[in-house]
Amino acid sequence: MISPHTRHVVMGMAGHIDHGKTAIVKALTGIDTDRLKEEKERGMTTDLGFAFLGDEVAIIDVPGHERFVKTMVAGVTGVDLALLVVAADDGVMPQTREHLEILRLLNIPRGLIAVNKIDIVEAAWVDMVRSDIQQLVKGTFLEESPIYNVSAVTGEGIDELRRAIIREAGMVRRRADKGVFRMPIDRVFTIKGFGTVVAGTIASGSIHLEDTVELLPIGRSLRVRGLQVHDHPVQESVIGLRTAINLQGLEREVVERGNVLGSPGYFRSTSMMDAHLVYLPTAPAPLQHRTRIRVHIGTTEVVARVVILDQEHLKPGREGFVQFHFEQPIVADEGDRFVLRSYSPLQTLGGGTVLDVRPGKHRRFQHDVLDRLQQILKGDPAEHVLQQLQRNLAAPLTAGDIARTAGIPPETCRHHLASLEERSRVVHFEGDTWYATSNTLILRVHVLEALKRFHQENPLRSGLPGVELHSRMRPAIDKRLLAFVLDDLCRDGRIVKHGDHLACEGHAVSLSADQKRLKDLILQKYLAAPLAPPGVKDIAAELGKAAEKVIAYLTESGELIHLEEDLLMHKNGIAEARKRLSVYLHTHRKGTTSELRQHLAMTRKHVVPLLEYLDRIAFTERHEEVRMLKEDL
Ligand SMILES: Nc1nc2c(ncn2[C@@H]2O[C@H](COP(=O)(O)OP(=O)(O)OP(=O)(O)O)[C@@H](O)[C@H]2O)c(=O)[nH]1
Ligand SMILES: [Mg+2]
Repeated sequence: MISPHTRHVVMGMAGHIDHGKTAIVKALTGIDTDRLKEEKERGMTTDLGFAFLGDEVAIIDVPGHERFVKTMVAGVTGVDLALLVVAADDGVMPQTREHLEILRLLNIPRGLIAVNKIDIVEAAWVDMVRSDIQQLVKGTFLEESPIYNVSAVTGEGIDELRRAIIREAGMVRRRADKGVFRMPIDRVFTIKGFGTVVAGTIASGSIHLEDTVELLPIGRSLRVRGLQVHDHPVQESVIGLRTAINLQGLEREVVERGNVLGSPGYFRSTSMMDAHLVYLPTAPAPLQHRTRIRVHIGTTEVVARVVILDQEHLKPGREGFVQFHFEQPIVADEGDRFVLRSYSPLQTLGGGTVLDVRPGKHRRFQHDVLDRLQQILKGDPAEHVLQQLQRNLAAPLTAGDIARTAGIPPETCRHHLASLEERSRVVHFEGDTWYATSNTLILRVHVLEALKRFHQENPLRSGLPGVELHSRMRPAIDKRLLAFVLDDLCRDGRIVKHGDHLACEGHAVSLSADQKRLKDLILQKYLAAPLAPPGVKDIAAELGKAAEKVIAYLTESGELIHLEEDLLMHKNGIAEARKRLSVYLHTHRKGTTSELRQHLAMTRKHVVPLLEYLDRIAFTERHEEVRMLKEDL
């Protein structure tokens, strides 16, 4: 049974061309991931392949050919686990090394190793290859990983490898979740009758049917019409799950691998970023300032110039702070890992961690810039506190809660909160609760979306009462936050307030021709005898269901006034009644219901609700059996 609470792990394949990655995936799962015609003809993987091992493990098969390292990087970005395959006859080869480097640079936490094709070599040869592999992985995340001898052709060792993968998957730790939805897209396809589907592994947050998401870098809002995890339809999917998303109205041509889906308004494309770069000892020459290189990040690859901020140039084996100037905009987040490859010839040179995705243009050798980058790299404790807040979109947190989740003493936490507040990075609410300023930006978008949706569904209504907006918010949010964000939006003029009603700027009610005709008919009925209005139900019975919406519109716009259930009166009728009552009560000072009824020449059925309405709006006031004008009191 698939649910967001089942443990799911994504495993990426790695290894030199023809070493049997695809054959092993097939032996493990029964699924042939080489589905393209070209792949079948050439006996070589050229694109990513996807298979599932039970409900728990999704496997991403990657190409081993050196020309497709770009695709390999897109495939293994964000996986929990890697399986490095080495063919027993070939042994360690160039892409065995390069793929291992890439897994390290991307900080893949765990992995297993398989020596494949043991059916075609002597046992002693297998042992030699195993010891080469041990040498290769020394000092890497695979150092402690057991090496499994298998043959994808005879099936030898495959059951044991499968058990080991499931065991290893059980040990994968849950990822830290930033809480905001983001998914780098690694696959796009169309399904007849449904339209475009995009797939990937959710990097953070969660997604729900009917959510609105933003496609980046183009920045288009789209509605989630369908969701699948491991080929099963679901209502919701969360971080770490391979997820296929059907997006309403998205044309196949506008989306491609490397694009990102995110919570609206949170991620922005950028053409610059600051990073910490590890330059591999195996790089052929020092990295020169302003070299054109390729940066692989998420599922995309983009050409950039590298500005080396803290050294003249980077020697192989050194680390440094750099700023990338991209030739096309990319979408990334702080803490993301990336791989650096040479422009030509294609070779993996290094990689590292994204530190800032919205930097200004830096000059080189600036102490303040380098200090700040150092702080971010070290994990500035105030930034750490801020991160706890950024994970909580729904409500402000108390300082005590933040201290607990950040794992620091409450005094230290308060100190950081104060410094963050000074820099406007957090908002302080009553009751010692705090909220990340960046999250208010996300909420602004959510609030606007909710209101826009309301306008779409209710084109005849001029706005939505605040309480109703609160109950429409999904995910649900704290009332204080909504009030805070609404204030902000009203100040900016993005939302307009009419009394208790809220509307998007520029929203105007527009009636269709039919509705206009109905409106005229309805008003005629109310104006024919302003003091003897018809019942709402009678009008609906005569003019049809569509009349109800028009009546609701006329009530909201103030033309008709609600007296009680089923009884409305035209504003002219009310004005007329007020005028007559004013004259009567000025002369007589007071009047009983029956006296006022006679003076107005209205029926009892109508006059009682009318007089009660006039009490409510403080035109009259009731004293036992009589009423007086409020202004005379
Ligand atoms: N004898 C033998 N042949 C194998 C074994 N595993 C794979 N092969 C063969 O090796 C060749 C390459 O296997 P693939 O699974 O396509 O290799 P790959 O690593 O996926 O190759 P790329 O995707 O192109 O990098 C195929 O002809 C397989 O039949 C094995 O265990 N024993
Ligand atoms: Mg293959």
